[in-house]
Amino acid sequence: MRIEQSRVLIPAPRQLAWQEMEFHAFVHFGINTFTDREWGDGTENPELFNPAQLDARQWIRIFKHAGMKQVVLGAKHHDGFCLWPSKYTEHSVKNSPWRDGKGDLVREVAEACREAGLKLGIYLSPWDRHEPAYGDSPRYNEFYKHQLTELLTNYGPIYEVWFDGACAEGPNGKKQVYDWDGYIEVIRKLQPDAVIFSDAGPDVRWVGNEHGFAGETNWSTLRRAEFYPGTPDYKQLTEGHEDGTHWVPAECDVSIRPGWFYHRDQNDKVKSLENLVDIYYKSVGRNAVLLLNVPPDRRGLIHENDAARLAEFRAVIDDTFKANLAAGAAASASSVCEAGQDYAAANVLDGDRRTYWTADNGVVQASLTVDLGRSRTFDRALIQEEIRLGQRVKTFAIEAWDGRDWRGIAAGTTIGYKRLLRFPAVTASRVRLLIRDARASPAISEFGLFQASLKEGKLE
Ligand code: FUL
Ligand code: CA
Repeated sequence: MRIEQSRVLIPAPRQLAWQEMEFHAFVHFGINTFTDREWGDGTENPELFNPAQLDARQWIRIFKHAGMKQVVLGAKHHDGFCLWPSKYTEHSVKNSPWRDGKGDLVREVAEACREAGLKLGIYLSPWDRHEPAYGDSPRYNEFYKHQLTELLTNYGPIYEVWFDGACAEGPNGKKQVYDWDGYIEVIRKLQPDAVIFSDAGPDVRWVGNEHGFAGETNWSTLRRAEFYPGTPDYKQLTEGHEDGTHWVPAECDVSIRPGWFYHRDQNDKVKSLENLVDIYYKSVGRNAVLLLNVPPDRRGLIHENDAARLAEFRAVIDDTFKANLAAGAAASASSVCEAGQDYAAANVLDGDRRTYWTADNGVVQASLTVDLGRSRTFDRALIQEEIRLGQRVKTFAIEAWDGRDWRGIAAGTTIGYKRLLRFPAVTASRVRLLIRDARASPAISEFGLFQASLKEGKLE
């Protein structure tokens, strides 16, 4: 007997590695930082770019401390100004006073990431309001591929390439037609381990909003063909498709401030701790990756307010999830697959993502009971599916034994890589997870019960 898998899609190794990192940093920094704008028009003088105290190690230290595992650096935004000395344009750091025109910010960030053990991703805006070839489609596509090639050749391994969908007319009055297939070919050839983000993939999809919220129902699968051509339907990006044809998990991009770029008048508008914690539960806790934008300031440093907020956020998440109250409990299940390796219920409590419980082939309704041995109080739960076997669960509930009956404490639809649930505090000695429906026999790798840090703030 084999685990039934015929009806489910599975992630590619690069997608799995990307999802397991969970929390990533996004960096918007460039000419806009110095003009106080969100979208530059490409006519800015490169001499404005002068972050005199720039220290990429400071950024990376702060990101690492916050628990981020990858940095997606905006190497060129819509204004066309390049943070590396591209051979293909004069509109870059090489014509700025920063490091006397000899600087290369992509290199400094790449080196700081390597030293700290963080991975690097690249955002290269296809929309370029400076480049004269923009709008002359074949010519600009060549230019863009040259820039991609520079970034994917000269800075070591790159793990994500982020395509912004923005598109417009060039100086010739014609709308640029991007050669997506050609761009993708360049990436696959030069950096085969990089996931490619764009609205509907190929590897990672946009979550359909910039609030940092994935759907409560969030399938990592998508009927991709329905998105081309045409405008993507945001709700479908938020929730995915249960019967998707491709594995395209969701990424939640959101900024820690109102803008993507740094503006001094937003120093007191850094998102509150409660808001960030809420975003975490609604992104990482809903089977998505959180890509949190933290824009460096004009000095070239992460501002003190952002750094302090990130540290507070990490402390709260660590405090909440430090001890799984179900660890070491006794687990049993209504059905266990007897074939091959060990699929026992106890595998969900061993703290190891690579071991899992699975019900017998074809069994799509099953329960897993955890006997805590004594009364415990908790208000958070964690469930993880073994997504190497695909995303299977369609609906589930968690119940607690109150001495007389099983009482529902939380319920949901999809689980995926990670599902976190918040509910009012419950005291119980036995808890069970009911899988009510699934696309194939459920494969659950981890289950946890936690007590929220007091600093999380009140649950709305
Ligand atoms: C959008 C851009 O227009 C914003 O400036 C920002 O870069 C955001 C992440 O994507 O499409
Ligand atoms: Ca496990």
